[in-house]
Amino acid sequence: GPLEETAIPLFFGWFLCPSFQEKLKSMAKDFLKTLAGLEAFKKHLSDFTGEAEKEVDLEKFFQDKGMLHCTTKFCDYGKAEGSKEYAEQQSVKDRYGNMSELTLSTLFLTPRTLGARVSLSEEQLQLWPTGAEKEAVPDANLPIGSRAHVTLGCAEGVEPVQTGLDLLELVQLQQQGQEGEQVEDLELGSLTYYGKGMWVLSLKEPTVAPACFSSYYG
Ligand code: 2AM
Repeated sequence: GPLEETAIPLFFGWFLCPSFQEKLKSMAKDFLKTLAGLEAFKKHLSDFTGEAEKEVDLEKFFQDKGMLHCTTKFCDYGKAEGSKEYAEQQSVKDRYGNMSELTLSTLFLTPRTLGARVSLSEEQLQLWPTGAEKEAVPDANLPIGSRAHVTLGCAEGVEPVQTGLDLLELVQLQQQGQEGEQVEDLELGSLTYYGKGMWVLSLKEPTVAPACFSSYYG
C-alpha cells in the first residue's frame, strides 16, 4: 500500500546552516551595494531596467527565495525523471543528514537571478545527479557539477530554477574562451562583466559554507 512506499521529496540538496545563511545574505547585500555604486555598472544599467536613465534598487530587484541551499536533485515528488533512482542511490542514503562544507567560489548576477557558484569536492560530486548539465544544455559538454549553486534571489516573476541555467550560460561563455571585461578589483574579489547584464565576482578567498545534506518536502 502507499504507506509502505518511500515518499520522494520536492528536492534533495545541501541546506546551509542558519548562522551561515545570514552571513551569506549580508555578504550578497554588501556586494549589491558596492556594485550599484560603480560607474561601470551604471553604464550597463539598462540591462536591468530596459531604460537608460532609470534607477534600480538591486536589493529590492532580487527577491528572497527562502532557505538558502544548493539543490542536488530536483525530484518534484517523484515526477522528475530519475528521481526514484536518485532517492534509492546508496550514496544518497549513506550521506543523508550528514554535514558537509560547500566551497563558494563566485557570486554572480544577471537581470533574472543572483547566485553563488559552488565548487563541489570529489566526495560531494558523488551526490550530484547524472545529466544535470546535459538536461539543461544538451548541445554542450559542460563539466559535471558546473551547475551547482545557491540561489540568493530572483527578479519578480522568475523561478529559482533559472539561477542554474544562468550559471551554465556563464560557464559556457568561459568555456568558449570569453574572458569578459575585467572591471574592477573589489575588496571581495575581482569583478567581470560578460555582457547582457551578466556580472561575476570571483571571490579572492573562497567562502566555506557548512551545510547539511537533506531533502525538502514542502
Ligand atoms: P534552485 O536550485 O536554483 O534554487 C525548489 O523549486 C528548488 O528546486 C529550488 O531550489 C529550485 O532552484 C530547484 N529547482 C526547481 N526546478 C528545478 C529543475 N527543473 N531542475 C533543477 N532544479 C530545480
